[in-house]
Amino acid sequence: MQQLDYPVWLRVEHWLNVLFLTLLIRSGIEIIATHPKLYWRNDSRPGTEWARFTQKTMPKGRLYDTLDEEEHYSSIVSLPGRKQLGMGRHWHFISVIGWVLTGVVYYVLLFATGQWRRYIPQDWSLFSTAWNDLLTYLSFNLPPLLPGQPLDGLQKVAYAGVIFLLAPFQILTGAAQSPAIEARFPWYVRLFGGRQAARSLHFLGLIAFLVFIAVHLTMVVLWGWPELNALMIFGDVRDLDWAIGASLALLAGIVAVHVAATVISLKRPRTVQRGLGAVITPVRRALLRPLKSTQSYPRRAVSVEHRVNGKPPCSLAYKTLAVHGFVDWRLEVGGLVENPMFFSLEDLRELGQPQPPQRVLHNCVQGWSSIAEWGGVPLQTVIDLVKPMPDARFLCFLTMQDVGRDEPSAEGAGQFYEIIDLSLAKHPQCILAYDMNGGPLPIKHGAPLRLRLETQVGFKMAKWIERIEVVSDYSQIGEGMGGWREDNVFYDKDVEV
Ligand SMILES: Nc1nc2c(c(=O)[nH]1)N[C@H]1C(S)=C(S)[C@@H](COP(=O)(O)O)O[C@H]1N2
Ligand SMILES: [Mo]
Repeated sequence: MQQLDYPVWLRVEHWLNVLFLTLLIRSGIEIIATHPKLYWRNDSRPGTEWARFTQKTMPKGRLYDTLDEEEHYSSIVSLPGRKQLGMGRHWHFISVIGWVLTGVVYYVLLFATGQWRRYIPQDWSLFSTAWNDLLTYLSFNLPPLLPGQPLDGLQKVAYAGVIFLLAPFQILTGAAQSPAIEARFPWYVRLFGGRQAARSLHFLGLIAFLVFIAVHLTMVVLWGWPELNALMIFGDVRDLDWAIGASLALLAGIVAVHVAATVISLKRPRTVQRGLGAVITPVRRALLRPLKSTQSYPRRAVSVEHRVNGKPPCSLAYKTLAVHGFVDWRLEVGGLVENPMFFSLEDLRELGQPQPPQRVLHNCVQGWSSIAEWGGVPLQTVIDLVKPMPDARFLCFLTMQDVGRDEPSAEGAGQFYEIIDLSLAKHPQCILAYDMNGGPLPIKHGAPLRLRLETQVGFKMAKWIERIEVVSDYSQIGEGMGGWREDNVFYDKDVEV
């Protein structure tokens, strides 16, 4: 077995891969928990899921939102568990960065050193050998090794499949779930059969990884765990006792990282949000911020039932405005502007006249999507009228929703607000919407006015807006993290994915 002869870099890569892959799996399960249903069609219509991992049923005839459908799984399988989507996302994205870097180094070295011959099939007969090997395993025997090579045919095919197909497949289906990528390249999402199909395929990729890991571990045991471990740690089998100790220490180290990540996420989520965010945010902004939305779905793609997130304001003041068709409502735009202004719905409709409606895919941070047609006024048109001062950098959208009052089951209270970079107002398809699917915006979708920002995740698109405050800094607003969700449930402020 000495012929295995793993170079140092390959051994280091192997264990880094174990670390990142296990972090990806657990944080991925956290992300599924927040909307534990899988669909094939873009509209995620209730009842059309092909798989569900929840027992909850939703009330018929009463407004429920997708926060009510959220599940919490145990921290044993889920990082960190207990309905912490924000934390799950941070761990998933930091692990993506680590895993992709590990993967790039791995590919480069694999080809630079000729080690690829180990894994890439060079002969079609390998597939029939692999099939025979499978039958041999199924009859509880070990198949012969390939001549001059340290593995059998089936193992070679499986490794090639994981390294060159499954890993890239997970990256591609993951990217297909980024709202910025979807908004800029709608054809790319179609390659996978749509947004929900990409999410479903990403999940099936997870299952494939789990099957691979189970089989791989079984094989290692069958072929000789101590020797193989020694080879994967020290590169030789001279000292088996050391190797066993070292492999236990390695596994303990990986488990320790998981335990630490879980505990700190549950006890000090703000620390994790800030710490991991400091790495993730620049990468996300550099790669995805330049993408501009160019969506125009056909009319027939519009979802019959657009899902809802967030419960409408139930104050008397709001209900009174609504009863009168919001004629008394005004949008106030102020802060660091030369020309603070109030806009009625009529004013906004007049300003938005030339703007054609947009048919776009909505992406909730929880994983569901729907398609609708939105009509409104470009945000930039309104911003130009108020004339921001030179130090203006952000827009704070203040809403009429008081979360503690309107959504008592939510984790947190207070007025719902979200902050975006001022520069995003210039993005195409960034509008203040007052129409939906050809009629006035319904109450559950944000009447009288909501933001549409098509390159970002749904929670940034504040509904029931009453004021836009232009600011130079948001550290003194709320908890200073950039929005209600950022403050209370530790989401990230810039969400192109
Ligand atoms: N005021 C307010 N706006 C909000 C929310 C909310 O809870 N309150 N939820 C956000 C989230 S998470 C999503 S996905 C979208 C959902 O928009 P929809 O209900 O029109 O589908 O609204 C966003 N805007
Ligand atoms: Mo959302």
